[in-house]
Amino acid sequence: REPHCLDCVGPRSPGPLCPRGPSHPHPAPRVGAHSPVSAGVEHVSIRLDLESEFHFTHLIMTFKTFRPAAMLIERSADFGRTWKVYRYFAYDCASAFPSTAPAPLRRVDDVICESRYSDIEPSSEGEVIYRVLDPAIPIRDPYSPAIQDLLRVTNLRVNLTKLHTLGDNLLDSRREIQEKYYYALYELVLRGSCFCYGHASECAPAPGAQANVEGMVHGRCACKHNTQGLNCEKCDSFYNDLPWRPAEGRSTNACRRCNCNQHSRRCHFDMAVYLATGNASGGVCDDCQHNTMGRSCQLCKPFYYRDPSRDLRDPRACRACDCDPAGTLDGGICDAHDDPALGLLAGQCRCKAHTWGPRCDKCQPGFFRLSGDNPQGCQRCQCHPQGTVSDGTQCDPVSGNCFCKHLVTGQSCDQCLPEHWALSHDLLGCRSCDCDVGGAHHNQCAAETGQCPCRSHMVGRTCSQVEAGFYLARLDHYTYEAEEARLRQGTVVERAQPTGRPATWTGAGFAHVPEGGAMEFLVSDVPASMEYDVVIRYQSQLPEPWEEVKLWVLRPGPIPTGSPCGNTIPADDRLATLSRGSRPCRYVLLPQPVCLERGIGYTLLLELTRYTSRQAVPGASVLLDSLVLVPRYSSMEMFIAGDAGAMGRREAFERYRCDHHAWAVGTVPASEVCTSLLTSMSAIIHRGALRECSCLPCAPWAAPASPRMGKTLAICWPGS
Ligand SMILES: [Ca+2]
Repeated sequence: REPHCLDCVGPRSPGPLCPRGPSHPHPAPRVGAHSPVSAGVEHVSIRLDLESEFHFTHLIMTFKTFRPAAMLIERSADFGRTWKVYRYFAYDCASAFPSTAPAPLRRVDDVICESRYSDIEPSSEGEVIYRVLDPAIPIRDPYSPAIQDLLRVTNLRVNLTKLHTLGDNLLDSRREIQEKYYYALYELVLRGSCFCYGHASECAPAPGAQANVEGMVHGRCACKHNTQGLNCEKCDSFYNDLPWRPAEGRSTNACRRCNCNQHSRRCHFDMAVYLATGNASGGVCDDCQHNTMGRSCQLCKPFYYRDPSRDLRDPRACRACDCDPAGTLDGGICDAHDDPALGLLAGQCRCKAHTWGPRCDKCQPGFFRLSGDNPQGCQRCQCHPQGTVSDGTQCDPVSGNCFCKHLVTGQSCDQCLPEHWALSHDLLGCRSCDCDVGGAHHNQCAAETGQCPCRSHMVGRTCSQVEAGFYLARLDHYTYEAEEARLRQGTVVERAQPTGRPATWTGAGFAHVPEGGAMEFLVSDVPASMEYDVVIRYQSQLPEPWEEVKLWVLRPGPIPTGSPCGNTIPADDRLATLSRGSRPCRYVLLPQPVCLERGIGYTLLLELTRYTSRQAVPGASVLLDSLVLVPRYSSMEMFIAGDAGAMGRREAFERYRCDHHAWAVGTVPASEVCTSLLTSMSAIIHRGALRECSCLPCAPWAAPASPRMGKTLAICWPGS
């Protein structure tokens, strides 16, 4: 390129020493025939910046003036950053460059001071010649790094440091003295060649350089051997498998292409890899594509595996693992390739301890709830061995719910269903509480003991038994003696209890009431608000049944709407007996029940209006024994709740006519079924068992009908 002087400066007063007029391109620049100078300035530099690295061979300077009394030639091989001296020239080396060795040259790269080009003579056209490789020194290997390095230049600088002054002293400041001495050059010739490390046989202009100049040697090498750069100083991209090296003799040391298996177009050289491979290969591929990785893109990335059916260079050679991350080790990594020795199978998922399946997405039998947070993958089923249908090891793989026996519940099958107890190895798992429908408050029993919640003074697991000192009432417990009622007409007839046989009446005797008479029963102790059947016990004095008998329920006030008796209408409180047939009997059941409320006092008015209307019967009368209020079963939840149990109880109650015993005096329940039902009824009606009366032994006619049904009914009243 155009030679130019960047640094034409003297030590004190900078001045140009640049060629003017026709100038010549490097490397044979010619300084103008008459160059302007800064007269009297001793320290002057001529600097040449070259377009690239060159092999510099020699320099010839032809001076118009005296040659310099001292000068030196420097070079840079790194574009001006650092400089080294090639050679010193001085008329008197010992005084100009005292620390530098004088000629002759001993080794080719010695830096010496030479005196033969610094003489005063000739006064004009004197030359200074410098050869980098002195022909007097034999060179064994011109391609050795030391020689190559010696030749390499990017910049050249000639420092002129001392003028010949012919006896004048330059410190003399007179103008004529100063103008007498200066440097002037006819010509500066630089020879060399472009520098391509043996990887080019020709050079071309560097970018921006002037082309087609005769004699010009350009610096941009036409690189071969897969090299690039102005001086072929580096390998082509993607040719980094070997370290870049200069060609040596017949050895091209060409750069070698990287092998990236067609998964990358970029690579770099890595010396560590090169050494590790025994200097075989140092190329490392960059940005491997197609899910590959590795120095040669020869491996599949994590979470991909090598498809054995495809060539390594196939873009689809690496396939994504198909593993459930939650159930697979290491977040879903599969075996990257086949390796029988290591037991590897390309694409195979490696399941966590408790998962299975090709994708490791299932819990093993006996485990549940697949979760990525669980290092084992799934949790072990927690099933109660007694409550599950299998051996307790299995559960729902998603929810973890165990498979419970029929009467067992809970996720772990460790609880009995409501109204059941005693979890065990039984087929059904638990037993029914079977709490007594009356003796217990409800049918929920304790899970361990099966104990039902008993009403007051009821005992036993199912609450079907009565605490000692307590009893349950018979159905005719609420018996009101006629002889104790208020008689409007008639008299009391006492009758002693018979000996040797049971009495057919209760209490002290009867009320003898004539036709048209009436009596009032005061009732204030009904145990529960419900319907009661009314039974009138009597002894007939006449052959025919009475034609017209009426019972009136006289209430103290209106019935509250919310009461169980709230639906009663006035007509319900007027009851009339009808003939029960022609045969005289000891009792009559009124066709309608009455609804009575607990805690309310009633008057039940009984009118014996007419015996018969067909003929007059003088002195017609009846011996009334008592009036009985029988709790009506069809008024109780335990019979009408609608569930299977209630329907079964009702069916049994009606089938065995469990209430019939309450009608006549002294009869007992016909069956155990009735006994049990009546037990429950009494416990409900009385909210538990009743305390036995303290007046034992009672009257001999009141022998207990049943050990469980209380004693001394005739004279013991609730609360007495
Ligand atoms: Ca009586």
